[in-house]
Amino acid sequence: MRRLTRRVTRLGGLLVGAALALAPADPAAETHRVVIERFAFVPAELSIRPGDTVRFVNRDLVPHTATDGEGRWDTGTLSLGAAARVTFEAAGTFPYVCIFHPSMRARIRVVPE
Ligand SMILES: [Cu+2]
Repeated sequence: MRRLTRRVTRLGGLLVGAALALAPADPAAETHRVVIERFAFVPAELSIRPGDTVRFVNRDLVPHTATDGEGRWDTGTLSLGAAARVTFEAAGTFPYVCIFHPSMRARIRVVPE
Protein backbone atom coordinates (compact mmCIF):
# COMPACT_ATOMS: atom_id res chain seq x y z
CA MET A 1 0.00 0.00 0.00
CA ARG A 2 2.80 2.38 0.87
CA ARG A 3 4.53 1.57 -2.40
CA LEU A 4 1.41 2.33 -4.37
CA THR A 5 1.04 5.71 -2.68
CA ARG A 6 4.60 6.63 -3.56
CA ARG A 7 4.09 5.63 -7.14
CA VAL A 8 0.95 7.73 -7.43
CA THR A 9 2.72 10.71 -5.92
CA ARG A 10 5.55 10.39 -8.39
CA LEU A 11 3.10 10.13 -11.27
CA GLY A 12 1.34 13.26 -10.04
CA GLY A 13 4.62 15.13 -10.14
CA LEU A 14 5.23 14.02 -13.71
CA LEU A 15 1.78 15.16 -14.77
CA VAL A 16 2.31 18.59 -13.25
CA GLY A 17 5.62 18.88 -15.08
CA ALA A 18 4.00 17.95 -18.38
CA ALA A 19 1.20 20.45 -17.86
CA LEU A 20 3.70 23.26 -17.20
CA ALA A 21 5.69 22.36 -20.30
CA LEU A 22 2.56 22.46 -22.43
CA ALA A 23 1.20 25.68 -20.97
CA PRO A 24 0.88 28.29 -23.74
CA ALA A 25 3.04 31.38 -23.61
CA ASP A 26 1.46 34.53 -22.27
CA PRO A 27 -0.82 35.61 -25.13
CA ALA A 28 -0.23 39.27 -24.30
CA ALA A 29 3.55 38.93 -24.70
CA GLU A 30 4.99 40.57 -27.79
CA THR A 31 8.14 40.15 -29.82
CA HIS A 32 10.01 43.35 -30.67
CA ARG A 33 12.83 43.79 -33.14
CA VAL A 34 16.18 45.51 -32.79
CA VAL A 35 18.17 45.77 -36.00
CA ILE A 36 21.94 46.10 -35.82
CA GLU A 37 23.16 48.13 -38.77
CA ARG A 38 25.94 50.62 -39.48
CA PHE A 39 27.41 49.89 -36.06
CA ALA A 40 24.26 50.90 -34.22
CA PHE A 41 21.29 49.29 -32.49
CA VAL A 42 18.02 50.50 -33.99
CA PRO A 43 16.08 51.58 -32.04
CA ALA A 44 18.68 52.54 -29.46
CA GLU A 45 16.00 52.88 -26.83
CA LEU A 46 13.14 50.42 -26.59
CA SER A 47 10.38 50.12 -24.00
CA ILE A 48 8.70 46.76 -23.58
CA ARG A 49 6.55 44.92 -21.03
CA PRO A 50 7.64 42.11 -18.71
CA GLY A 51 7.44 38.79 -20.57
CA ASP A 52 8.12 40.37 -23.96
CA THR A 53 10.85 39.11 -26.25
CA VAL A 54 13.36 41.15 -28.24
CA ARG A 55 14.73 39.68 -31.44
CA PHE A 56 18.13 41.10 -32.36
CA VAL A 57 19.16 40.75 -36.00
CA ASN A 58 22.50 41.77 -37.47
CA ARG A 59 22.46 43.41 -40.90
CA ASP A 60 26.12 44.43 -40.90
CA LEU A 61 28.89 42.54 -42.67
CA VAL A 62 30.89 42.42 -39.45
CA PRO A 63 29.85 40.36 -36.42
CA HIS A 64 28.22 42.05 -33.44
CA THR A 65 26.70 41.06 -30.12
CA ALA A 66 24.02 42.50 -27.88
CA THR A 67 25.43 42.02 -24.40
CA ASP A 68 23.91 43.19 -21.14
CA GLY A 69 26.14 45.63 -19.28
CA GLU A 70 25.95 43.50 -16.12
CA GLY A 71 26.24 40.12 -17.81
CA ARG A 72 22.62 39.15 -17.28
CA TRP A 73 22.07 38.15 -20.91
CA ASP A 74 23.98 37.95 -24.16
CA THR A 75 23.05 37.13 -27.74
CA GLY A 76 26.48 35.70 -28.45
CA THR A 77 28.17 36.59 -31.74
CA LEU A 78 25.75 37.42 -34.54
CA SER A 79 27.18 37.30 -38.04
CA LEU A 80 25.47 38.89 -41.04
CA GLY A 81 21.81 37.89 -41.11
CA ALA A 82 21.91 36.05 -37.79
CA ALA A 83 19.33 36.71 -35.09
CA ALA A 84 18.84 35.88 -31.43
CA ARG A 85 15.91 36.27 -29.07
CA VAL A 86 16.02 37.43 -25.48
CA THR A 87 12.95 37.34 -23.22
CA PHE A 88 12.74 39.90 -20.42
CA GLU A 89 10.71 38.75 -17.43
CA ALA A 90 11.79 41.30 -14.83
CA ALA A 91 11.08 45.01 -14.91
CA GLY A 92 14.07 47.32 -15.03
CA THR A 93 16.47 49.16 -17.28
CA PHE A 94 18.94 47.09 -19.26
CA PRO A 95 21.80 48.98 -20.89
CA TYR A 96 23.70 46.83 -23.37
CA VAL A 97 26.65 47.03 -25.72
CA CYS A 98 28.38 45.13 -28.48
CA ILE A 99 31.41 43.48 -26.91
CA PHE A 100 33.42 43.99 -30.12
CA HIS A 101 32.50 47.67 -30.44
CA PRO A 102 31.92 49.16 -26.97
CA SER A 103 30.87 52.49 -28.48
CA MET A 104 27.70 50.69 -29.66
CA ARG A 105 25.35 51.35 -26.76
CA ALA A 106 21.61 50.99 -26.36
CA ARG A 107 19.01 50.38 -23.72
CA ILE A 108 15.91 48.31 -23.12
CA ARG A 109 13.42 49.43 -20.52
CA VAL A 110 11.06 46.79 -19.19
CA VAL A 111 8.09 48.66 -17.79
CA PRO A 112 5.11 47.03 -16.05
CA GLU A 113 1.69 48.07 -17.34
CU1 LIG B 1 29.68 45.30 -32.87
